[in-house]
Amino acid sequence: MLYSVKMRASRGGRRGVGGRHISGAERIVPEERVDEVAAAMLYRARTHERGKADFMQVRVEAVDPAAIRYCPLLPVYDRAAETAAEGRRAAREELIRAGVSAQAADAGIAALAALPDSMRGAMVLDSETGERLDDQKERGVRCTNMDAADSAGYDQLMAARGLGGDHPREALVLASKVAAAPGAVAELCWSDDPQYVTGYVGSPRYGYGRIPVLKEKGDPVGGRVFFVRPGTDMVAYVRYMQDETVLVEVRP
Ligand code: WAQ
Ligand code: MG
Repeated sequence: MLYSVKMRASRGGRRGVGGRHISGAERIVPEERVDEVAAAMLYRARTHERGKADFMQVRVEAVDPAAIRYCPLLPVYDRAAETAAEGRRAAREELIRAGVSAQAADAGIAALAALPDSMRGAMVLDSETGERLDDQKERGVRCTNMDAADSAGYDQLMAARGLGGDHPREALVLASKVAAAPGAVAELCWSDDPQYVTGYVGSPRYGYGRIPVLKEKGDPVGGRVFFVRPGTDMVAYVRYMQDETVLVEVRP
């Protein structure tokens, strides 16, 4: 039996409502790993560089085996960039190559750059017009209920490619689920962790394009934009993102 383990931590709210998001994480693991994974998440919540959490929640829930879906792990490639400005130019190119219009790519980059504080989820934009399609305001659409199908194998593969650590591990799994969504064209992401300036453009067409710098060091604002084909059914899209359990497989 597999269990979903989810953590979220915040500061300054009332019993977890409102307040500033500090950290979140999720895994899908066999029962015997639940305790260890939950403890590691609590430790991470308490020691996060975004600040000291005053609310931490861990939720553990059995996963219905019949409801599990699978998708392929995106291939990883690298773009070069030495400054945030260069990185954003590279991101624009990758978005356009993946099928996003120049107008929508610019709208997405500008929307992330203009955020006053980090959202919990992503903005969903029309890949042609750049118009925002979700009605989730400053919360955004969350992509949840995913993990690597073979956790140990995935960790080994990532370490072998020099991609150890939580950030790449989690981002690549998330980007793989996002790229497998109905209507997916591309994703743009940079972290809300002040010291973590690496981000990526993901797409079903080309995979996970890592960009070493997408923001200035010290900037605590990050975000995600999911670009979808015009006419994408948003109800089905949000249901896929939030409710479908997806395990990401390394396929030859
Ligand atoms: N669903 C949708 N949006 C999310 C989710 C989610 N599950 N989790 C985070 N976000 C949004 C939210 O607005 C965050 O502020 C923003 O994304 C950044 O999240 O080296 O660390 O977890 O290859 O800070 C990418 C590069 C690291 C990794 C991304 O994102 C690498 C990162 P963070
Ligand atoms: Mg973060």
